[in-house]
Amino acid sequence: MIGVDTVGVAAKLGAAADNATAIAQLADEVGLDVPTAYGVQAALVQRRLDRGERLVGLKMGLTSRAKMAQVGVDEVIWGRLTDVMRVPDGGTVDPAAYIHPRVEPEVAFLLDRLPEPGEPVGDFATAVRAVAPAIELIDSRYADFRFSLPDVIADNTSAAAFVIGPWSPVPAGLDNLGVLLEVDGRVVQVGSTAAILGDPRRALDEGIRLAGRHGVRLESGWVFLAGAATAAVPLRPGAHVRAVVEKLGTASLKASA
Ligand code: 0L1
Ligand code: MG
Repeated sequence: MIGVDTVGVAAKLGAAADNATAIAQLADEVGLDVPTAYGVQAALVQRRLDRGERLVGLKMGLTSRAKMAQVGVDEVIWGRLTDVMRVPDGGTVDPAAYIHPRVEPEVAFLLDRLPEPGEPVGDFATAVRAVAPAIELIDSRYADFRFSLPDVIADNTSAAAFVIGPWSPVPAGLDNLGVLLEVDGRVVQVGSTAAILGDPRRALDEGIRLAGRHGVRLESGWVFLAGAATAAVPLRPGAHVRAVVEKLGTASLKASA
């Protein structure tokens, strides 16, 4: 879209994240459509790269009906991950560094040999070196966690932090593994990997296709967050969070009090 100051819009979103202060939705006001919103996202992540962060992967967003219903948006979207967003497994985050953080259980892939852009993944076991349980911490920079599709894309799909549990070789089936999200030892969400586009392996095809439209090619060694298997829950100070994925194990994080 002609005339949108993508760098200026990214600066507003970047300041909201840096200051942990919500802003009003901006897509209507500045006239953002989906392609332009991905341009804002690129500029927003470029601000991080300019201050020394490294791009380490991609994430898919809104890959389940539960997530789409939770935020009132009905398209799969993708965002970018940097090294600074990664929290060690079992590590601690400070909820006060975020606006209204939420956590969700995910499945992560460690990428290996990927097809040419436009080609389907084909042999998943060649494209993916390992699989792990994961937690994504999302934090919309918009007030009340409310946004339109271009808003959330511009905001790097609410990406804020992520935890990857132990990597395992790719198991025979990934399409119907039980998933739990626990907070302080209590199960707060129950789901299945089937909720992730029917099979999380499909998320990789979608990621390659959708990112490819914007000239982004996934790289060997990158992390790929396939999407959440349940709705996200608020991260409260002092909480201990665990995501459990059948056959893959657990990933965990703590929120400081
Ligand atoms: O990872 C996700 O599914 C989040 C996508 C953006 C919507 C949200 O903030 O919940
Ligand atoms: Mg997610």
